[in-house]
Amino acid sequence: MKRIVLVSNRLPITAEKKKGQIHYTTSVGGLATGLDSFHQSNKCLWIGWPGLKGDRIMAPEKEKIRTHLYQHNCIPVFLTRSDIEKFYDGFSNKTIWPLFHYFPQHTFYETDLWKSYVHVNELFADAVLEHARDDDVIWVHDYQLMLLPALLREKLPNATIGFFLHIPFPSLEIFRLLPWRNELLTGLLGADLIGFHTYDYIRHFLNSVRRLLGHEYTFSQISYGSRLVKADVFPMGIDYKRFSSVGSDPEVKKEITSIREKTGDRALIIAIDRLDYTKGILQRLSAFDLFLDRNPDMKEKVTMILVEVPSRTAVESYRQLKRDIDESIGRINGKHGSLGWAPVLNLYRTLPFSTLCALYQTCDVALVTPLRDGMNLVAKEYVATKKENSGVLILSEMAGAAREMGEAIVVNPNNIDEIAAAIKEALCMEKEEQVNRIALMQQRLTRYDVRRWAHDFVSRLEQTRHLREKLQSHRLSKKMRDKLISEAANSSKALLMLDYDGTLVPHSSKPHKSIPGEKLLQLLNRLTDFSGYDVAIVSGRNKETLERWFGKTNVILCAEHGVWIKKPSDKWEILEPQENNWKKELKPLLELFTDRTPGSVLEEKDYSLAFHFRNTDPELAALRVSELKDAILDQVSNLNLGIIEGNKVIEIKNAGINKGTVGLKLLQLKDWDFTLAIGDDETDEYLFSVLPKETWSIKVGMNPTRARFGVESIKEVKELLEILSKIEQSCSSDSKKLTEV
Ligand code: GDG
Repeated sequence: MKRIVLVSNRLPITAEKKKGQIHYTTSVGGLATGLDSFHQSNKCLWIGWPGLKGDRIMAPEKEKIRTHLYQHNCIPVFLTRSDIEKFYDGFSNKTIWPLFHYFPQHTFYETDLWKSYVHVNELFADAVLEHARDDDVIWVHDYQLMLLPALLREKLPNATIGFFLHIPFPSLEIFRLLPWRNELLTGLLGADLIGFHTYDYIRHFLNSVRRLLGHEYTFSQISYGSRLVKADVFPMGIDYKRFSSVGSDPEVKKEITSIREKTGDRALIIAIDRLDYTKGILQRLSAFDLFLDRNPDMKEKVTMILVEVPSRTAVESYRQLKRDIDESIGRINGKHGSLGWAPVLNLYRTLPFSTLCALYQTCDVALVTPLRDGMNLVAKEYVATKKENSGVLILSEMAGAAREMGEAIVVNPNNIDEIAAAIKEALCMEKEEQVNRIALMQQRLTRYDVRRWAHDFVSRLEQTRHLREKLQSHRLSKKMRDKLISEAANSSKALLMLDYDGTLVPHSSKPHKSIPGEKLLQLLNRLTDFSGYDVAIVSGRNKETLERWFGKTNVILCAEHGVWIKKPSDKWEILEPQENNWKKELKPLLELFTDRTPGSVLEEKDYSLAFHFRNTDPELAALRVSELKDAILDQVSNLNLGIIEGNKVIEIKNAGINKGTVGLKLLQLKDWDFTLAIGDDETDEYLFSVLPKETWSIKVGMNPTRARFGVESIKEVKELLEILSKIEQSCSSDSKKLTEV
């Protein structure tokens, strides 16, 4: 197995300076546990912030910390006070956190914070690059480091890079509010594998990639330059054994006794969160208030233990929330409480693990009602500790965990009525039903625990390396390119068949503006006149456009995917006699589709009708294409028509006419000793498929193809053609020589 380099904002070991001395505490968080087997095998390096504010730490101290952490396979990234303020409290927690949790009202859009986010991501990149090698498996964690995958990819093109997002990925309508949305997406796309807790988050992410960056995807796989980027679901689990075995821990037993002494035989509801506005704490309190209003008989019989773990106290919205929660608890306790009974017991602190587990064990109900939550591990931990298997989980449908914990009472966290009713249902639920529900959830949690989660991610990440290697093997290598050039140089009758849009110029949202520039025309002229190749432009464009753009060159023009052909200074010829009465029949239907589809255009050519949807909402376009195919299916077979799917266009034309038919015609023109075909979309596949095996054929874009080789971009095509255009045709015209023009 390859070495794993983990990168997260915080290291699993925290360094703290007290009275001039550095102290270390080890975190037993989920992530550290999940990765412990990699870590213990010494095959793992962990890079992150050790929790110290760098300004106060002198260079020799930093060295000491570095040495200490290195013994635990950890590498520190030191942050300054200003980094923490602007990157951590700032862009991470005042911009990404609220926005990704659907709180645009708490979101700050400040350039200063963004710059700091970029700077700290670069600091992390430097630290990783100092230690990582090209053959490492690098796993980056969470929203603080979303730019890191691309920063690393730039310097380590062959590294295997994974990213896991622990928080939700919001819907496009929310995500697009962010001024730096494209930068974040591009940052993530540096990874080979991007993991999310739920499929909803993947859908949102892919949708954003498609709409904002224009990259298509199939089966959660994005074709991105020369690479494929995969998005997949990995619902994070917990350290199941650790929680399920706490019952026998004497410390926990002691805590349970102490809780029971204080609460008697009252029913107990546990609610525990980091104090955060995403957690729905105020709504939960209102629901408990309503429950007590509606069920006066429950007074003095039930207590809610509300644990708030202090968090991000430097951020004002968190401080305000604390004040609001205190006020709400005061009101409820004042309204319903009595001497000796407070309906809400409030603890504002971090609890020791044993107390946390004792509470999970003792409480009859867990009320986990975040307004948004990537996963929520508290829900899973509560279920795992239930030894006698009784207990009821009330869980928000907005938590990722709800996807796997259908046996909980699932509620809408904004629906106070529903939560109040759920509390009643939970307190009245038969023991047998409680046991059944908990047992089913436990079975699932045991299977996919945090270690399995981590191993699953890493092994899927390693699989992407094989996929990349496969793609690379199809790439036109330097060696093969040299061979192609040498064969071209030694040829006397060479044919180049070039597609136009997507091969010589980029696809454009305004196709009529994709006019060939002076440089491209000069290149084509050199290829034909200086180097003596026969060059054919094989395009779906109509003959008028090709004539206008290339009429003055010595290029062979093939229009409408091979309906028409024109040799230099000759007339247009039709390849085969064509029927086009069918257009009258189908045109009204296509016009209706175009009218109902904003952004689409109907193009009428001599022998075809093309429905273009480059500027249409991609989902609507997909729907329309399938409707259109259904609507014309009968006519297509009756009239002997065919449907050709191109890049954001479908074209209806006479069956049997495609770039393959014109390709065969071109091949028969002379006794060629060198042929090369280059194209980028589905319509070019017809051409690739009729070419003899030894013919050079190149696909632009690294998608599956019938072409022998792939190149990444139009730029590479141009570079190749430039070289070919420097090979001078000799006077005898039966060989060429490479010269500088
Ligand atoms: C992010 C996402 C996602 C809490 N209070 C105490 C305490 N805890 C422990 C719990 C649990 C953890 O903290 C909280 O985990 P969550 O999942 O609820 O939330 P975040 O930390 O915000 O984590 C979240 C998670 O990443 C994993 O991907 O689930 O959605 O926001 O493990 O046990 N532990 C102790 N005392 C406490 O008072 N000892």
